[in-house]
Amino acid sequence: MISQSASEPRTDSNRPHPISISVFFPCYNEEGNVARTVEKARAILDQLDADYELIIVNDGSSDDTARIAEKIAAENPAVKVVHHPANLGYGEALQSGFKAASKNLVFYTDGDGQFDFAEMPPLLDLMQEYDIVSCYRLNRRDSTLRKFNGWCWTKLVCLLFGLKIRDIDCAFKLYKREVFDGMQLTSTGALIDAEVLARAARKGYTITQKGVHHLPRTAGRQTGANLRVIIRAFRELFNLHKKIRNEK
Ligand SMILES: Nc1nc2c(ncn2[C@@H]2O[C@H](COP(=O)(O)OP(=O)(O)O)[C@@H](O)[C@H]2O)c(=O)[nH]1
Ligand SMILES: [Mg+2]
Repeated sequence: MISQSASEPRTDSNRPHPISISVFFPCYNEEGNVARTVEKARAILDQLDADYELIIVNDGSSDDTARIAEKIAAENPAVKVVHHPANLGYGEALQSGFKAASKNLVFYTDGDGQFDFAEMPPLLDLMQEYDIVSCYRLNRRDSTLRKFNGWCWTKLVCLLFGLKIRDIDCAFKLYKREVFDGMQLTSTGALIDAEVLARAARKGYTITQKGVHHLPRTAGRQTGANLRVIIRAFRELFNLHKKIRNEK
């Protein structure tokens, strides 16, 4: 590591960056969204003058996501790509993002652009007081049935794990990196958000919540409400509940 001596004059290029953040985007068949999503984040992080990395987690997409992601990374040294050889699921995508993240803070949001990255910087101040910011959707852009299912899911998960979270699956979360140190995650599907929060809360990390806006999907297909995804989430939920109860 290069350290700066006390007598060395401080210039823009050797001034330490106040914000050190890894931002990652799980992407499954997001060829129509990934470039726009990453570019928006990059522009905002540049403005913040942050020490940052952007990580695209390509979860075995069968469309052009991999090629587009590689092109973005080739053009931007701050962008990395992690590829899964096959579609492993949302939980695996998030786990890959957590593992790849090397900065002090870790933020993730979906690669489909359904959240506005401009709402990330106001979360940073909250990290002075808390270890985690878990956002909730102010105006969830989904069908009434999906919103009702999401509400029930949040209530069930909170009941089982003793959490007080308004919107467990909201893909707009900021963590101190240390939260993941030594954390063994097992969820491969949609339960991952709940697993991280449950394990973090058990370790005594503090969580605050903030409302953010939710935007309609403008390209690609939603797969988060597939029956396969839901069944997997319930199976993992009961297994995890048993497992966590038996852990010290
Ligand atoms: N559903 C799903 N999403 C994945 C997977 N891997 C990565 N993703 C990404 O996770 C995000 C959420 O997926 P989406 O279908 O939009 O779910 P929704 O926003 O909850 O309706 C998107 O950015 C997807 O590209 C996967 O295996 N299944
Ligand atoms: Mg989505």
